[in-house]
Amino acid sequence: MRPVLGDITQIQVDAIVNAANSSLLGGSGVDGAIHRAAGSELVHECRLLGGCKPGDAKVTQGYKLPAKWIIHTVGPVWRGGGFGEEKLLESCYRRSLEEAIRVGASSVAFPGISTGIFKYPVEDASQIAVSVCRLFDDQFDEIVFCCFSDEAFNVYVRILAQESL
Ligand code: AR6
Repeated sequence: MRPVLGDITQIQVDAIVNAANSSLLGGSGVDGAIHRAAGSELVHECRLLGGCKPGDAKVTQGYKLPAKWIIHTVGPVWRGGGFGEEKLLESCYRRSLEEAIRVGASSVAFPGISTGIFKYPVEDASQIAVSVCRLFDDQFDEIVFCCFSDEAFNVYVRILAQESL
């Protein structure tokens, strides 16, 4: 497991994870960037999936992306922490990795699911990401945490350093 700083649409891995909404028909943030970079064929395949519940994940092809697959997951909207947000975010990471295994992906990159428009606190979300991914780490060649800010990158560096003590 390692953090990288940059745009998830450019990463050379088997599967990237999209922080989508339950329609799976696109949005802003990383979802918008992925749809723009993958091209319009992506939304056609997404229309056939019938949406996705928060905490679940569904796979499409990667189209114009370097990644072969896109795993679309729907994170929780942060509402203060008392509305099952933690369990839902854990489920996003777990279900995404289960889907990656199912399609045969051996390298996966995650964005900070729910930490943008959905306002999940970055520190807590990153702890959850690392703790779930640790359970699956031996089943992958590589799990990457793709960070879009220095702040998010530094949080992962610190959490992963603590983990390895
Ligand atoms: N590469 C990597 N990370 C990115 C990129 C990128 N190109 N662009 C943004 N991020 P968000 P959410 C980071 O808001 O909070 C959409 O409209 C961003 O800095 O994309 O799960 C969906 O359709 C943040 O750390 O996703 C939903 O409606 C992280 O990705 C809603 O937003 C997630 O931010 C989902 O909100």
